[in-house]
Amino acid sequence: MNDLIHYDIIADIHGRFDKLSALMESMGYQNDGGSFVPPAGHKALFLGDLIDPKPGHFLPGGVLATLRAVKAMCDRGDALCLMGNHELNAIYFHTADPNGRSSDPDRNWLRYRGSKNRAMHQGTLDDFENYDDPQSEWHQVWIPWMKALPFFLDLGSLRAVHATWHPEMIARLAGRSFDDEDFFLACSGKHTPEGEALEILLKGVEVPLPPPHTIKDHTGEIRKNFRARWWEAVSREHPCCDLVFPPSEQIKSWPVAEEALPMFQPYDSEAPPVFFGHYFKPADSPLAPERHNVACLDHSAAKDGPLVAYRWKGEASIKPEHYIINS
Ligand SMILES: [Mn+2]
Repeated sequence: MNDLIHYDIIADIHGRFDKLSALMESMGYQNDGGSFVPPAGHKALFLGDLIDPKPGHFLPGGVLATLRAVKAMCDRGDALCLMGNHELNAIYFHTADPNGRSSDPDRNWLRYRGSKNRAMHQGTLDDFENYDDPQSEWHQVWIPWMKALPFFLDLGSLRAVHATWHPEMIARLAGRSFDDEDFFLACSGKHTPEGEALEILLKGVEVPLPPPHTIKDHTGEIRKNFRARWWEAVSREHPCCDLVFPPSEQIKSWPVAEEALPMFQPYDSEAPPVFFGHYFKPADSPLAPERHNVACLDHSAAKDGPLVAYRWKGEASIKPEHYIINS
């Protein structure tokens, strides 16, 4: 096992290049003037959502610096990077709908450019002048690079995905890529089999609340469903409050809807460790996995939390002492 690569796994950066630089330094990476060279035997593994700072947490230039660093590392073979839901959204936001005929120009893109979607993406747009110019760096370099990012990664003894490890949906997407224009267009629809699969992997399992209950999410949006602990084996006896992730006082001991039960993908305790980001765990969450082989590494670096890395050295059980934070 001496030649095993150690993976330093890093979740949602959201343009916080300041936190990324500090984290890489604390892990012994050398700053080569824009990107980071790992210590011998190490590679970085980024779990997606490099872009789109949270409103109020902008770092001007941070998205561009983060993209440049991660791409340079991937190009050298020093890193792997997965697609996050923000990269997915951005790709469609910047692709004209071939069937777009609306009198509202904001609707003639594969992702609607309404005020809510634009606000979510504004911190990225701010870093790129002329982002609608087909000759711009944004279109020439970054859209093609993001389109080529993998949707999930199975290294045999290590697994990674942006939000949810879902074997059936992974099988549906295996071997597919956005090079295939038909597949790319199919994925832009939420109600196609391909779009549904990508949505689950990159945005997570969303369980309907029993009517008439609603909750307010971390962006202030009213929602009729909640993000769930998809890795749990769930029965009708489980109340919603035990299944919400991260934990939320808003979710009470309501019964979980029957139709939601198949959404859960109980993660086998014998399976290799799986790492994901996406869920905005509270900033003060303990540096520990959800289960011995299931870990969400998103500790809200996009807001007030630390950027967290997990230094994986081949272990089948995730060890709290292998967590590292930016300092
Ligand atoms: Mn995400």
